[in-house]
Amino acid sequence: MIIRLINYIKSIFTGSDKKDSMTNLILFGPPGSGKGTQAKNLMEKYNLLHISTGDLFRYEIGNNTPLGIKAKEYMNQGKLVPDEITIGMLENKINANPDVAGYLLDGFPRTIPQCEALDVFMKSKDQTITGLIALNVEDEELVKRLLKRGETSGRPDDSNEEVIRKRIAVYEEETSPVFGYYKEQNKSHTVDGVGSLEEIFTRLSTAIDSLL
Ligand code: B4P
Repeated sequence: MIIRLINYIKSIFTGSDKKDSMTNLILFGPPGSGKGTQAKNLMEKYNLLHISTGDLFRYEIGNNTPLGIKAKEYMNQGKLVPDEITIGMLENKINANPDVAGYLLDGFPRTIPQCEALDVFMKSKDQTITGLIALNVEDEELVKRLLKRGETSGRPDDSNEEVIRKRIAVYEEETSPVFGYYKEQNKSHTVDGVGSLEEIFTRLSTAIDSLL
């Protein structure tokens, strides 16, 4: 009782109570698994700031910034953008938006060094990752979805099957270990990513509710 009272008084001065209660989620899965699609509804339901590193890169590319010019080289080949560029960009976005209920990270972290950098960054802000939810979808379905999106999106990385398969291979080799990283902390969960958008949204919401 006394300890709780002391913590409460401390929180009034440090603001740490608000930070501890933030919900910071990682939406995870291979390219085309539905992360970006589902994130738009999840951010509204849980009142979170949606941060998609893919969208941030596409914004930089659209504005022809030095960061965008660099990122484009990698993205158009289906490769990951180097960690130092990606981590700095993510940190800038979080630092620019401190007054939110939490973050919905979509497409980040994608490598173990990104996980480690995120841990250090979260700690510096007195925050933690609440959980990671992975969307599970078979490779052939991913290829089909991305080629279909490529017909209208104008994204060069979606219109070439070879590049799409390269992205899936990069996911297997470099990104899938991220699931294990958070599993060791008992934070990783999997959801079936095949079905209607509504069905998948319900599955994701159930998984997120169990974390809160
Ligand atoms: P992203 O922008 O993250 O793109 P993505 O993996 O293709 O997923 P996205 O979220 O956009 O698509 P979704 O599955 O929702 O990354 C692009 C590139 O940026 C990477 O290859 C890399 O080069 C770079 N990058 C990004 N983050 C990085 C990082 N952290 N480190 C290094 N490099 C990084 O949707 C796909 C399609 O499926 C859509 O057309 C959608 O309509 C459809 N779909 C969704 N759900 C469906 C369902 N249930 N049924 C049928 N279709 C569905």
